[in-house]
Amino acid sequence: MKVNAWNEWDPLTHVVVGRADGTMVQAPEPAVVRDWPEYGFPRGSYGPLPPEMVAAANEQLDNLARILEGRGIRVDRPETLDFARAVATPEWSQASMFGAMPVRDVLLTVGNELLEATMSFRSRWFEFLAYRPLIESYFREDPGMRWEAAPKPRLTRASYREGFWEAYEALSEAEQVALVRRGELVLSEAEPLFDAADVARCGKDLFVQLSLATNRAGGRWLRQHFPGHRVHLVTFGNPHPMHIDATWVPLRPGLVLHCAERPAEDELVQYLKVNDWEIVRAATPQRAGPPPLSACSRWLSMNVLVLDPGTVCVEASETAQIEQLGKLGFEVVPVPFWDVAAFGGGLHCATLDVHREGVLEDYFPMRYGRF
Ligand code: DAV
Repeated sequence: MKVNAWNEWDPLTHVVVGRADGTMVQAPEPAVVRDWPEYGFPRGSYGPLPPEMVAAANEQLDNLARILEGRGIRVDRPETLDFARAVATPEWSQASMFGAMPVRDVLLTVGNELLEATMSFRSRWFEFLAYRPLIESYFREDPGMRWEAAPKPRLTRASYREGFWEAYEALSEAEQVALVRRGELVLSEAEPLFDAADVARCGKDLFVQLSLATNRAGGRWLRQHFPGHRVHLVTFGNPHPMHIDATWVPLRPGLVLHCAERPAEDELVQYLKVNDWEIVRAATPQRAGPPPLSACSRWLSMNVLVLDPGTVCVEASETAQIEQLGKLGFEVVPVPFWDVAAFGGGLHCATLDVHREGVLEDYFPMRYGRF
């Protein structure tokens, strides 16, 4: 057993798959607004996702685990906590936690290092505890593993822009995107904050999206933490940026899948170009919108899990995405996964690569602009 993963595509041999049990529509907090009156959760209310949804999601998660095991990949599953519990630090209290489905949000593997992200929601402050039994066992089994945790954030009022959501919701989409480009969203710069799922790994290059969960200070912390890497802070034309993995998805050396509704910065596009990388616009999703009670978008269609540079798991009903990846030369493994969406995402969100074969490589030898 060894912790090792430098990118999103090398042959996967060991993975964590999340669990749906106990997932909450989290109690109100400064970081996020939940407002789903049509599904029983109007603004300000909170509570567990319905048991029949939990059962359906767990079935699909278990099925994913079986598919991966069938291909010889070791699969581990987290513990779950009583996420309905109120939690507190000396500086705040929060009426509920969230869940342990999207492993990708919380943990980042870079080489032999497993890094616990800061997170930026109070409801997710303690989420690392669901993964600690696994992380502790990896630490016992692998003498070479680097186990790291980013500074636990304070998440006081000072970590959030006062009155952000009311002001933001009153803006036009163009005005919202202007703030996204400037990195001036709900998080202040009082302390480093990031979710691990805002990082896309391409060997020596780590692309970090500034988002509703990741601030500049978080990006700067990552840059200083990984001095052997080029850590690029990037933005996309998405008014609700939350994790890079339904927007900018590296599939293999020289190929990234991009959500064209969320334009990349020109400098980033040029950086890929001068390094002979191809940017492919992801196929249009099958659905017009996200599923009920999901904070994600329909672009979960491109939230794929690469098993090796020639094989990729794709949500089974996303036929256009399946066809596109087939044409790009991949063997596609269709995996039914839409019932998981409400629990925090798609196939990439739900997984964490503990081990991929392969070593650190530089896939971007040429510089361009700030890159
Ligand atoms: O852009 O729809 C997907 C990723 C959530 N972990 C989106 C967010």
